Amino acid sequence: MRKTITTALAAVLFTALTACGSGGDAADDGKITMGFAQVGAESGWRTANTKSIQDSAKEAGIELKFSDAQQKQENQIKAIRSYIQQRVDIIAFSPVVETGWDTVLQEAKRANIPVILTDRAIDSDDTSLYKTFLGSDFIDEGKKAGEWLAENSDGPTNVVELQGTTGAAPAIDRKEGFEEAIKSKPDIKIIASQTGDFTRSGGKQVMEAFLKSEPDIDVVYAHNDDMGLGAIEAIKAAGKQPGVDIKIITVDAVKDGMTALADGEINFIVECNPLLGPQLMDLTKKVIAGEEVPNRVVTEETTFDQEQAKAALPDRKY
Ligand code: GZL
Ligand code: ZN
Repeated sequence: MRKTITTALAAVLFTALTACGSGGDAADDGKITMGFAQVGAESGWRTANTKSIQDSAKEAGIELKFSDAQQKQENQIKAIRSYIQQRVDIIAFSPVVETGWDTVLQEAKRANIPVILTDRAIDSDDTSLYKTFLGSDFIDEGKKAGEWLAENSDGPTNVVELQGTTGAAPAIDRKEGFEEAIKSKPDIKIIASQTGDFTRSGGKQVMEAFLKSEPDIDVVYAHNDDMGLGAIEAIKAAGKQPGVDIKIITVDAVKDGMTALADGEINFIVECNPLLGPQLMDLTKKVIAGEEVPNRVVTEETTFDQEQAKAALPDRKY
């Protein structure tokens, strides 16, 4: 009798281990199940990014579990925990801020579920917590914005900065890159800088405050189009002409931003490509197949002035 119980126990233990060994039972039926924890729906960029992920999962035959965290880290952590419970085969997410992920990512690692970072990075020394990071080089984006201003300004130039979400990689890095690039022109000064949380309403509110407190604003540097579009509303309400009285530089190049650029209300946009879906699904298949993947995949993107926006608008996919 004792003998049969021990063998049965061993069998149960063995299946439990192999099941978690495969990272999820879904993989056994050949279909890959991905849990994706999205930041939110805060901007045009995010909407395009979500669409790219959902369309590409369908295209790739990958079953997608998707959550929107309304830009709250605790909601993203909850979503990742639920994907671990559901024993998905892989987890992907765009971390709303850079820090505070080690605990939940260690839980995913213990459950043998691989993780892919998309769009935004985390700053953890433990690079074993994720297989790869697919996203833009935000410092480079900030540099491109600053370089354009350095080339297109002469004499004293007062800049107000609309920062992205506090603690988010794009906000930290776009600020760093811009400051790096304008060092060459000491006449360019950032006279005020505050977060607008990547939203239109945030950009508008902060710009209204800047217009009240700063008598001489020459340029707005907004970390995304949506805050730049909010600033345009505030500038118009103050009786000034955006793009002329106050120049505007933004990042993303979503349709609404490109339209304002073509209309002369924005002066320069640095593209940040949201269409990460296809590459994410390719990387997913490689990770599940146990193939090596690079630990960093940088997305291709460019910049637009007003003429280039007019030419590019007709066939923009987002
Ligand atoms: C950048 C992305 C940023 C966009 C914003 O890759 O994380 O978040 O620039 C979005 O529009 O809100
Ligand atoms: Zn001035």
